[in-house]
Amino acid sequence: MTPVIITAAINGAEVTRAHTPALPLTPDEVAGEALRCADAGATMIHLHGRLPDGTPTQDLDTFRAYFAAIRGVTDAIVQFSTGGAVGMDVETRIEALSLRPEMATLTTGSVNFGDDVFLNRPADVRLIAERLRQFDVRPEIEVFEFGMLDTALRLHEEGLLRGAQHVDFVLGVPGGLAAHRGHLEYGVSLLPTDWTWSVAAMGRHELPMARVALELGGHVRVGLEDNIYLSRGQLAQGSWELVSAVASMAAEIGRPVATLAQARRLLRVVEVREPCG
Ligand code: KMH
Ligand code: ZN
Repeated sequence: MTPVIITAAINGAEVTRAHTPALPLTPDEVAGEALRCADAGATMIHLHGRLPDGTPTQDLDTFRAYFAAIRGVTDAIVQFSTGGAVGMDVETRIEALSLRPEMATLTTGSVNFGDDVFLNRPADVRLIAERLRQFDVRPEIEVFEFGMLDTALRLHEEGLLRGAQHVDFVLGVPGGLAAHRGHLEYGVSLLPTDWTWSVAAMGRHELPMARVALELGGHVRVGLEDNIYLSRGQLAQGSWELVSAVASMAAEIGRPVATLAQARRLLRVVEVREPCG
């Protein structure tokens, strides 16, 4: 069976310390959490920028400090968010790509996001894809709606996205695709056979959909960005505890948890990078 790549989405842009005291904010906290997640089985760390007071930021210095601090403790794949927080302009969102993380997200369309809109105009999507290519950063295509998958396939046909891609199905955002097994199965059925995929489901859907992804042969993203509870009413002590829960499920199902070398090979990000410049 294909080893499962577990991504830890450790900080996000929306979750706050009032929601959970386990949220890492400073570079030291982020690195400590990344290490705990790696020890629990995560091979990729998905990062947003946060100031020490919790304010979302996509600024270069914050990402440089996070990236360097993580590299000080683990060779896990470092993936930057280019989504940032709702309302940020696209140039701000992609400023840190010049640091050349190994991967970064690419959301290929707009979606209602609770009471807001996560806006990714066609020109924004192209700009992000071009910047990823300029800095040789592997995309993770975020699919909140099926039209986003169609757009990704079109950009691939056009050559703006080259080679096999990695798609993350983001399920359960109010306004986007619901966290239904059928939605995931349909989405996966549309993918070219050499593409890889994962699922990130929100809130109480996170762990049940992780199990579905494990059963279907996909990869899994969990973490405080998407869900703060280990079970009903019980806060996770950190993203690492959610990673650990997925690793236990994988063992039950008979899926090995990917080693770093396996994850890097599967995602075609073999080179271990440090922040550039
Ligand atoms: N915070 C959301 C508005 C990403 O990381 O690329 C966007 C998001 C997607 O989280
Ligand atoms: Zn994110």
